[in-house]
Amino acid sequence: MIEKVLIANRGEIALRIHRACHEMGIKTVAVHSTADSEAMHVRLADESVCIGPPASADSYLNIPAVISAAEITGADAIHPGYGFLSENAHFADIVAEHGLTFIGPKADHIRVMGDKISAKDAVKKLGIPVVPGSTGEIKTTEEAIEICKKIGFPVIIKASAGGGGRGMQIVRGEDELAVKLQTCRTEAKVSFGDDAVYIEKFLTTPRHIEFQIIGDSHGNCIHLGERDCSLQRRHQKVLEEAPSPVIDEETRNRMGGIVSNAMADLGYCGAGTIEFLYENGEFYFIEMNTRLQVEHPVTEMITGIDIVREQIRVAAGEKLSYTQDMVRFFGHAIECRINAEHPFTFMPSPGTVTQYHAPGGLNVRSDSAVYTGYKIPPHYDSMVAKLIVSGYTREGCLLRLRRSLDEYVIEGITSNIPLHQALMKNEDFQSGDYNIHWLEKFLKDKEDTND
Ligand code: MV4
Repeated sequence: MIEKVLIANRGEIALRIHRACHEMGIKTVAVHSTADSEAMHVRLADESVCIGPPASADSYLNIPAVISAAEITGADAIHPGYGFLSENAHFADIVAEHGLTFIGPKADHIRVMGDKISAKDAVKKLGIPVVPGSTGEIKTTEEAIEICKKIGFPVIIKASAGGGGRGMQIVRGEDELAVKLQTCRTEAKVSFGDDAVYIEKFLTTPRHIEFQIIGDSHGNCIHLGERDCSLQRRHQKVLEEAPSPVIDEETRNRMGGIVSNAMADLGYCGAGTIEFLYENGEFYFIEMNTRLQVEHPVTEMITGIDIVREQIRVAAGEKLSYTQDMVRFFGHAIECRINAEHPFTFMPSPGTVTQYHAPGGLNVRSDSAVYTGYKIPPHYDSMVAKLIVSGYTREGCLLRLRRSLDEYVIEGITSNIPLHQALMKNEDFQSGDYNIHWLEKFLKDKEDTND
């Protein structure tokens, strides 16, 4: 039985977890840095503990401080949210060693998926299609040449300890291979302390499509369909939607079946996301995230399933509340990430929010920890709210989203709401005709035409 959860996070996700806990009759403990004393997640929680100075490394990433806060308050579980300690296998081990429940998968599963070479190897064995490329680490130019002869150029060299777009080199011909292999290995060693790299065929115009899964400790695993996360800039997602405009029901059921069966075979317990590149009707696994994701609400909106509640249930050893045949997909949902930054230069804009009013109405959800008078600290991520809207159809969802963006009041700081409003007016976006490079081209064209 979980009676008190320590939430090792801040901002909107800390509120999201608090809400799930309170609906389940579970008490919450907030932890915070000195920069977050006035934060909403601290006000809302049943108890709070200051765990250090503003820098994340000294507070939200400070494992001894987080564990001490759990011990002092008598929490019996820790939810890490996303970012910070959420995919730190060492932390998951330490939580367990202190007799606490980690609300997330087993440390060994976090470890396997954290290393991209071992993740690819593991999921391939479980029957998930992967991008053609090397099996295991590539050390020498000779090994690299041999792989490239098989798969053809262009290829991409990736750091095994990387992920999320860090530590990659695109190679367009054999003449560049030796140098880029060396560069990638050196950068991987410097950035991640691990020089292991691997090679894949470079897909030129894919979409980023990810499947949400959740498993329990009784051998069950279900999928909640896909999300299309192709609209991103510099590997930062800007807008996500579910379902993907290009995936039909038959494909969803087939791929969802493959991923949920694979994760059941692995004995995966907790929420997880399997990321794919999708090009010319084919799926290619790239990475798995072993945490709750920022964009989980679009899946909640089309399934009606509370993903955080299920995370807590399965961490406590209970069965999933749903079997696969109880999962129904209804309508369409889109999430806009609202950031405190200039909409087109992306310059951060921390400061005091002098007026805040979130939109409302049917099928409009705003997840945010901002309130009128709140001072956005400069030490953390610039995302300050998520606007999630659903509709019976994608078209209906877009009309509602446009209205909700117009209704949003955030004064005192600069937000990227005008970027979302510009997107809403675009024909390619309206028709769902975009890939992972589309947004950067849209921004560049906008800059070139100066409008
Ligand atoms: C790729 C790729 C093309 N081909 N792998 C970037 C983030 C990391 N998760 C994997 N990434 C990519 N891997 C192969 N074999 C293109 C990307 C990529 C990308 C992927 C998803 C979303 C946005 C992206 C933007 C640029 C490159």
